[in-house]
Amino acid sequence: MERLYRRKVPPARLLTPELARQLAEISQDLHRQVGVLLDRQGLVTHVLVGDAKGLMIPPLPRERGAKGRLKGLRLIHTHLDSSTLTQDDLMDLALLRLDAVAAIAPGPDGQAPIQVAHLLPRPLDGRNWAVINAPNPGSLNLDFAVLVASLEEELARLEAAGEGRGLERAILIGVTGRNRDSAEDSMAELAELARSAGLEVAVTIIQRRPRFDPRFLMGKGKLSELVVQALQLAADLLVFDAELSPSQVRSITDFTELKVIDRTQLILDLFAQRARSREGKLQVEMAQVKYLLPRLVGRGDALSRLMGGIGGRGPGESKLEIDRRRLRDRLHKLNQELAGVRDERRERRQPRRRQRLPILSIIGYTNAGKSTLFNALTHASVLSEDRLFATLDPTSRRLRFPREREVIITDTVGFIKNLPKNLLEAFKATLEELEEADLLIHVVDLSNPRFVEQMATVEDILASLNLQEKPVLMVFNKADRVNPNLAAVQCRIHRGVAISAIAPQTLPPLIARLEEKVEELAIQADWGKPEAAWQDAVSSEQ
Ligand SMILES: Nc1nc2c(ncn2[C@@H]2O[C@H](COP(=O)(O)OP(=O)(O)OP(=O)(O)O)[C@@H](O)[C@H]2O)c(=O)[nH]1
Ligand SMILES: [Mg+2]
Repeated sequence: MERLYRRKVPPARLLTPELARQLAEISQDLHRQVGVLLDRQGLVTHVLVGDAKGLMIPPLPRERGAKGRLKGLRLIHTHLDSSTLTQDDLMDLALLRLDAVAAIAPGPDGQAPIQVAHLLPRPLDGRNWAVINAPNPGSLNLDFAVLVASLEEELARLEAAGEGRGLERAILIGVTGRNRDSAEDSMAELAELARSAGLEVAVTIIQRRPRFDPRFLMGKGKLSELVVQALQLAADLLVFDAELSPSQVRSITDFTELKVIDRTQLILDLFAQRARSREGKLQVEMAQVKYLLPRLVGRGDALSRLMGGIGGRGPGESKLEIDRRRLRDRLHKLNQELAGVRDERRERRQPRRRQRLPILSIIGYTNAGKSTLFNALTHASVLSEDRLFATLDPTSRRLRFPREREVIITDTVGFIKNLPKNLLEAFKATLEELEEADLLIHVVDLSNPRFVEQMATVEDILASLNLQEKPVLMVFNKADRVNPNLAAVQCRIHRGVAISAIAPQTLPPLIARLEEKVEELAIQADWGKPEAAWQDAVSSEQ
């Protein structure tokens, strides 16, 4: 067997008849499967001995480049019964991205039929691999060097097409036990999150499973299919629409050799990209550190894989630290700094409170149009974008109603379903400002097919912040994009107002309602009429 290591195969050949014969002899002697891994130079890198039914491949070195193209290794092994490649063989081919896998079944008559499979750069008739059969290794008509070169070339071309766009490409995966519709809705939102985070969505996959696999969430077979798909689509990472446990991230990363992130991490990343104020940055980093800490056990592999691009970004340009002890120190410092910033903010808020100016806070699901409305009402220019979480930092402005009543109006961070717990906690302080609000303006994106669910989510989050008792005015936005009947019905049910925040001429009814509401509240709260004393009390609020 030692001598197998000395075998050399010319680069153009998959294997030589001598090598095949030698493998066959040993295999028949031992009554076990025997195999070799060959590199592109035709040198034997591993000799493997299995049992009668199978063969284990040891962990192989990670691919040379950053991206997963083919491994540069092929597996030639024996089968005791038939040369037909098994499901396990094909899974190895896919998972390890082998150049090829071949099975030889030596028979008593000296014949040794062989079957070879290699991956395909594009699926053909629903298959991700091609199979070649020959009655014996000698009659295999194949220029292996040319085959591998053309596969690599095609894969490189696909990859370059992806890189041309300059975005990381992701496969989005939903594993669900629920019905398809709700899974699809959830995936649509995940796709929006991904897009907002600057990812390109290569494909979205929903797998239904009555029970989740504790290690991999989904079945191994499905995962290996994913690896091939990632190869074909030149995708860099898998994004799961779930919160993965630290050990699941590790198992899936090890198994697929792909970067793996979950929904929470995607949201954290998005927040990290968006944070502008010092407090916002501190809050986001705090949430990220808390997310990372429990994931820093064992091999750093899964994590080091994460550290490039999406998932590894701190707020601003900084990269996240992955040393456990240093992270703990960082957490401690973040806590202190945050406390300081919050004290300052509380002080800044004091004058406003003394003035007893009514505070109106715009809240709602992310991307509902809160900032657009805020801008339209105040002629301010808060960044508004067709992206999720465009706004992270609360902004306040004065607004004068036609009847001279002045109020403070604030724009806030958007809500989202299953807001990661760490983030909710980190942003609690910001959201606590909502406690001071006298009226919540709940903006709903009527044009979103999921608006009913989004309204419910917002209400749940309000309840979790103990704000369910606050007076709320429902504002149905983006009316320009929906049937007027829908807007009318919703307004009637919720006693709301329909607007189109991008069209200022639709705002007067809203302003009138707001003014009415504020006057009602003013009577209850006995604010009195505004005076000149507070003139610049809030003008510097940011
Ligand atoms: N058609 C239409 N688009 C609107 C309307 N209002 C807002 N938009 C668009 O919706 C997108 C989101 O608006 P934003 O104001 O950024 O939404 P937001 O609620 O502040 O979002 P986050 O800060 O990300 O939570 C932008 O592209 C707006 O131009 C509207 O009345 N009609
Ligand atoms: Mg906004």
